[in-house]
Amino acid sequence: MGNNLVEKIFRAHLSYGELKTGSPVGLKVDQVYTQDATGTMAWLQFEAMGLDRVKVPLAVSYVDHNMLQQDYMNPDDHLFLQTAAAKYGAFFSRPGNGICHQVHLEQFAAPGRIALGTDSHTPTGGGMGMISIGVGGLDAATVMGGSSFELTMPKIVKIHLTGRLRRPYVTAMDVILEILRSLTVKGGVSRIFEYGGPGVRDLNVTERATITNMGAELGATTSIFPSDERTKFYLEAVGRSSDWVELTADEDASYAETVRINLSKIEPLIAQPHSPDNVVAVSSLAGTKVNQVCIGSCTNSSYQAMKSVAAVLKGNTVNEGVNLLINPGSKQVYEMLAREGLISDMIASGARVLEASCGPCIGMGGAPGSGQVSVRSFNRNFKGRSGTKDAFVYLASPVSCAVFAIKGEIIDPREAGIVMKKFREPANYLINRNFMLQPGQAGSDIRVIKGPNIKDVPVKGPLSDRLKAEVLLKLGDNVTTDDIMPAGSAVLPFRSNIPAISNFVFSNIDNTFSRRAIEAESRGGGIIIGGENYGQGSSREHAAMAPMFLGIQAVMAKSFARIHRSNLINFGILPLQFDKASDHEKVEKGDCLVISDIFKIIDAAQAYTVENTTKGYSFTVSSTLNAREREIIRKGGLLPFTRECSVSREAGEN
Ligand code: MIC
Ligand code: SF4
Repeated sequence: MGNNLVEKIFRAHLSYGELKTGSPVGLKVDQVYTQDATGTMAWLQFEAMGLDRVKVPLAVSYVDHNMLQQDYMNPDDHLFLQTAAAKYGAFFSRPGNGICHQVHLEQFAAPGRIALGTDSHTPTGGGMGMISIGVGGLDAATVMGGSSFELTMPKIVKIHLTGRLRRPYVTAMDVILEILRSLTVKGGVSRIFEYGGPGVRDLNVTERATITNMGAELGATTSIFPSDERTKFYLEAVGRSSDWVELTADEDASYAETVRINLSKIEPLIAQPHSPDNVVAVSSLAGTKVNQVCIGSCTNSSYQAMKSVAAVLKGNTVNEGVNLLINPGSKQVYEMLAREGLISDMIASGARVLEASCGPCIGMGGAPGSGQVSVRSFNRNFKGRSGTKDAFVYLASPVSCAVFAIKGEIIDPREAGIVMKKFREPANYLINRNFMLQPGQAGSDIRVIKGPNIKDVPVKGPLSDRLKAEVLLKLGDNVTTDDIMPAGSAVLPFRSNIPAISNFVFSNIDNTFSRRAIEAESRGGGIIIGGENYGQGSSREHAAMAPMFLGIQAVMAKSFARIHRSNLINFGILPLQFDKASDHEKVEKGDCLVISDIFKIIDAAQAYTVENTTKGYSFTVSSTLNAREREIIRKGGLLPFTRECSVSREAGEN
């Protein structure tokens, strides 16, 4: 039997394990990239490993999230990242150079490679035929230190595309919204989506990247397209034709499941508050007044997205009731638009054109007013993420967004009387790499500069045999890492300072949480109770590290999102699953839970009896830790585990 695309790439990178769904596989990684909001921790952790230089073929440190520079904290982080990149051998993408995923697609992504990024939208690179996976900072740091990347082999699901997309106002964003509508935010858990079928030909690389980018919202490990003539065309246009290789699945490849999408049947879609899978046809919301429109983000900030928006805005005026904010995805895209006069069209319409960064997508400015409606071409509309708790955030394609901005309301863009021009993919993109700094020379004397807000990485002690902890919070399904550790301009500056950021854990849900957690520490610590898909969304390991700092011993949930589960393990917090959903209903905030004989159980069936000593009953939970994860948990996290491994390696060598 033939191989699918994922199997081909995995096989070429396999350092151990078998490509069998559910078993651990170790992969050699070609590229690792970080962004600033997760990168300061990743680079501090790399530094704590005591290595001189990264041991992967390519490492890049981007600055794109945390750029408001309200005080010294952000610029200090930038300088730390710049000096650390120079010293340890990574490229450094300066603030202003653009959003990591868009810049990486333009400058480094290559078919057949494996990349890790400390951001959940790393799968953007799947549009290039690259396996691109989002991970926590500590996982990235250990891989940069020379380890293989271990992952539980996901199911490979084929998304078979037929039909054509070439109709006005139907875009790649509508394709991924359609998939979210049918599969939901849990539909991709433990899966990799591999796109195939005749419809693939109809999509260019940046359109494919929009689709794989937002595959993160499905909970998928990653998504990937084949590398074909369209890929070759794009790589030639960005001046990297030598990076092209053809890569497709074998005719007789097999898949665990197949999902069929007919591109010809897709219509303009929109996700309603407060989840990216709450998708309906734009036409069904016609007449809804709009107060703010934001266009950009790593999902929709390519040259094509921006050029189409400029074409819609040209000669029109933004409605008097609307604020329109636009962030181009990269400096190259920005410069190209400027040189072609397209930025002028945006400005003339009344758009506020911001810098090439994440910006409003992560609440770094551009918050809507209270109770307002904001429509964004972004990927997440979780409650409060915009910076305004009671705002109503919708997600739609960039061109739909531009039409709403002009009309002041949601309207089927096909009926707005604005003719959308056909987009012709450029054969030559503007190339200006002057904001991508080269790594410093190995062995040169570079000092890593750390400002006063950059604190050491906290480390937990080893696992205890008995856990006695208080339930500090009980939550339902689909809790996001934005719920656990909010972002936004008040919080992001503390990403390099765990003691300070820990004050914000769950602050949008229960602002007494961190105080109660600290109080509970002297009594054994705290437990968090979650429902299905706990920790979906961002890769921020602060959502595990800060709770660990506050003495959280375990999270009990019905199921976990992949990256967050790894982050919990990496910081020594036990991820435990309820065996019976009804036990989730019974347990309450304030209950004291006790688990004994953990050492014995963790190495055996991993079935734990939990005594609820407050209510006087017991129930069972389980963990699914593989051998490596068990060792990590025992040591108190990945950092102590890695240190110990390198000490024993050195001792063995002597
Ligand atoms: C996000 O979109 O939520 C972020 C901000 O890019 C995160 C990373 C972070 O929290 O720093 C992500 O998606 O992983
Ligand atoms: Fe940045 Fe938003 Fe993309 Fe996250 S989702 S990387 S915040 S643009």
